[in-house]
Amino acid sequence: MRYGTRALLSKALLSLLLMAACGAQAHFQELIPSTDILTAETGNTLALSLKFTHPMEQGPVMSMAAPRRFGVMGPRGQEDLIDRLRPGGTDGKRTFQATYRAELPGDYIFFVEPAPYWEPAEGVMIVHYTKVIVDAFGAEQGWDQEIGLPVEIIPLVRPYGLWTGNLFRGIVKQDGKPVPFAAVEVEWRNDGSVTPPSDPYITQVVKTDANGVFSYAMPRSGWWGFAALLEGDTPLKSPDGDSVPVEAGALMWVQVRDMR
Ligand SMILES: [Cu+2]
Repeated sequence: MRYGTRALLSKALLSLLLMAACGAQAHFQELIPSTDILTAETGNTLALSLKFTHPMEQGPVMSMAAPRRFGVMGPRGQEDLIDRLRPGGTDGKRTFQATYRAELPGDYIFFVEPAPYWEPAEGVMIVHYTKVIVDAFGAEQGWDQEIGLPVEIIPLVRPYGLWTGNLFRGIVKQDGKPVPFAAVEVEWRNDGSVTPPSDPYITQVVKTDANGVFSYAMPRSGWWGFAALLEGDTPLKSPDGDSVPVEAGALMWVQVRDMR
């Protein structure tokens, strides 16, 4: 009995320490555009915001180093946008912003490969390959193209113009091949209007099926992030010089709106 209490206490202490490291729950790379649909009313200029954070808990924010790749696959093919990134953020927690002008109708798949992030609480380097898709001027073409990232979610549902309650489906790929039974973490980008009643409500967890396909019905309007967390092919060096595993995340963001 006494031993049980002590074990519980030290477990509680451990989780407190882990939280102190950078938040208890899932890390998510955010890549959020000012809109998912460009129209004559919105004009053709997009603002994109990149932040490494815990979306449901609204923080803490982890500082991003300069991303390795940032680009878009659009009607003109792939464009490198790395030079458009502008650092921002407060309290030494670096974030990035960019603007982009969509000149042709079509779908624009924005993607980022962040610099590896050292997470001492988990002993891993984290790299979240993240995508978001914006439709310009009603073309609705190109959203299901594959960028060819080492790990990637390919949507099986058109990823814009979604209503609250819609079922999102996607296929998780690593090195171009579907990943069966992979865990996919799901978080809502909290605007402060929801307090999760307990930890399991912060991050939803679904798994892919034997064909690498997952699905999730989104219960609230706003941005939803899907994160398939896989082990990278090649270990990386931690800041201490140790060879450590890589958490290779395939992330994708979609926005849903209430029907009214
Ligand atoms: Cu964190």
